[in-house]
Amino acid sequence: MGDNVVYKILKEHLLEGEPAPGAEIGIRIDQTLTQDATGTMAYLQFEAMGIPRVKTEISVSYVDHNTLQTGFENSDDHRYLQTMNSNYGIHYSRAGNGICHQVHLERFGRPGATLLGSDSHTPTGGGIGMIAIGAGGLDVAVAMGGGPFYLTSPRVVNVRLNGRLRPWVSAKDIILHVLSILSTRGNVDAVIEYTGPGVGTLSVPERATITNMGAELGVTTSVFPSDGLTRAFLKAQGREAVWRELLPDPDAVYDRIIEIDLGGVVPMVACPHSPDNVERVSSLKGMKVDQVAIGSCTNSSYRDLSVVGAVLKGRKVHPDLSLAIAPGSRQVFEMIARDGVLADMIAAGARIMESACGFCIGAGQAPKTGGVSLRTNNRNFEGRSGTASAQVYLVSPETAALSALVGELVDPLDMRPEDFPALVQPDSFIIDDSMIIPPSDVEKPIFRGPNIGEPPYTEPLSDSLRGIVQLKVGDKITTDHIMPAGARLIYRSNIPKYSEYVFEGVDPSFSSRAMEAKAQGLYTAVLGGHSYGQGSSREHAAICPMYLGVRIVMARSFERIHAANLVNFGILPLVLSNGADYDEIRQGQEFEAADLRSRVAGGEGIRVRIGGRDYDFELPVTPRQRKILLEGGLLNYTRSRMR
Ligand code: MIC
Ligand code: SF4
Repeated sequence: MGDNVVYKILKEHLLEGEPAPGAEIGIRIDQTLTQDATGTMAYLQFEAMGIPRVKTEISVSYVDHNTLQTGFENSDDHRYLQTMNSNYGIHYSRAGNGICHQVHLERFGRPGATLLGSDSHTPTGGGIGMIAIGAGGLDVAVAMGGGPFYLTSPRVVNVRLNGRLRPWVSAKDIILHVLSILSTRGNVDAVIEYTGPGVGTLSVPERATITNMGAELGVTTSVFPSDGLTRAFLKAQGREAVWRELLPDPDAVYDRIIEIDLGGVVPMVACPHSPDNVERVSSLKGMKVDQVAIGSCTNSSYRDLSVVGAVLKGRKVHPDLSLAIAPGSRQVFEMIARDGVLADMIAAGARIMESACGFCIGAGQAPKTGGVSLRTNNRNFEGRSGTASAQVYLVSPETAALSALVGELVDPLDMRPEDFPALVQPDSFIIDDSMIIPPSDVEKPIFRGPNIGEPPYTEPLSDSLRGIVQLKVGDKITTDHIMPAGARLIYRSNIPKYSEYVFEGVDPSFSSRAMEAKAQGLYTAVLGGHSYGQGSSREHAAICPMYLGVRIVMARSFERIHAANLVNFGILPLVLSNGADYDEIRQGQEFEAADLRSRVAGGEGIRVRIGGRDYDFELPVTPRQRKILLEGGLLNYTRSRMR
């Protein structure tokens, strides 16, 4: 029985365990990436581990999230990162150099390698044939120190692509189509592997759009084979030497096969407020649009912006609509500037943004009250744009650019096929790595501004916990709900301050209630529905609740990265054994849990007395994670192992 690409790479990196679906394995990590919003905490934790230099093949620290410098906080964080990175052997990609996933694909990704990143869209790297996984910052810090990364050996879902896309339909429509089949739920511990003749019609940046947004499915990662087109892309990046062919064996087996005829894919749109709320563009065409935003790590490659520029050329943006464009990297930015595409965008009336996350994370470009915004990024969670009442729709760059001219949603298939701009993959990209600063051998002082705190301290698990169920929420609670991004991100290095905003948009008094309880020696529990913690990898959605005294989160089901982050910070992720209990448990009830240490150590479930009744929960964690929970978190666990 042959291997698929996923298991070929996993087996080459296996350090612990048996690579069979469902079992925990530990793998060697070749490369890591962080971004500034998750990176400051990851590097503070790395410092706390006391390892003098990273042990990976390469570790890169990108500044792309908090680039709006409206106060000292972000600039201070950037300077901390730059000085810390230099001392510890980490490459530093400066603000303005681009979005981590786009730049990593261009300059560092290599077929067959493993990449661990403190950002949920790290799977973008799967477009170049690597196993690229998103995780919490602390997991990344451990990997930088040479420790294994532990994951559940995945089920592999094979998406077979046949045929080729029609003109005006693009990679974004493929992944939205996949989301309409698989949804954002129930895909934990799966990896998607794309194969089939249609793969040979998609360039690396197009593949990367698909693997990027695989994050919204909740899968561990997505991967494409490495073939001649991968080689051509690497050659154009001046990196042909790192290419290797990586194809599934002819008799490779998969856990599930989904066939997609690319010729039948039509333009798709994800409607408010979930990436899997997918419709055909044709069914909504004519909808009035107030804003179009093109960019993000999903759709801002040279290919994408070239199409956008060609659509805008010689035309004007509709007067009732605002068009923002953010190139994904400085390489893309310089390419479109030199070949005239940028001039066409400016002439059309587009507002050109920095090469950064920007609008995607709610840092600028918040739509008007109740405004309809068409965006090319990957998430449209309620409020993420910065305007609570905004209606955000996710579309391809083709749909976005055409709609920007008309002021309403346009179906690209209404265009004539022969008018689709002829696209040529460049033989060579502009290569200038001068904004990626290599580490130094000379140690210099690390800059620490007043907004930078210590990584928070966690205690070993107590045998009994008493407290209050301070919050009951429904399904699909995202980490954006738990720890708001946008304007609040500036506090990411300051846990006491950022903790004031936990669940801000859901229940503004949650944080103060939890702090009051904590002052009286009581802990806090939270009850959620399905897919609790989907979305971002931000470990602050675990750290800040932990700081507020949350020790138990009960839910119908959890998303992978968030569940791991809860464990890493000593919070018990408890799954309701009986779904009907969800309806009974009420906000405000008192809880009490006893014999916790022996139950956690003994591999058992957990019993919690809530409002005078006993409820049973599963603790779906591995034996290693049980040890981490007993020690009060991964930092304690790692330090005690190092001693
Ligand atoms: C996101 O797209 O939600 C983010 C912002 O990039 C997050 C990381 C973060 O919270 O900093 C992610 O995807 O993990
Ligand atoms: Fe940045 Fe948006 Fe990509 Fe997250 S999804 S890394 S915020 S561009």
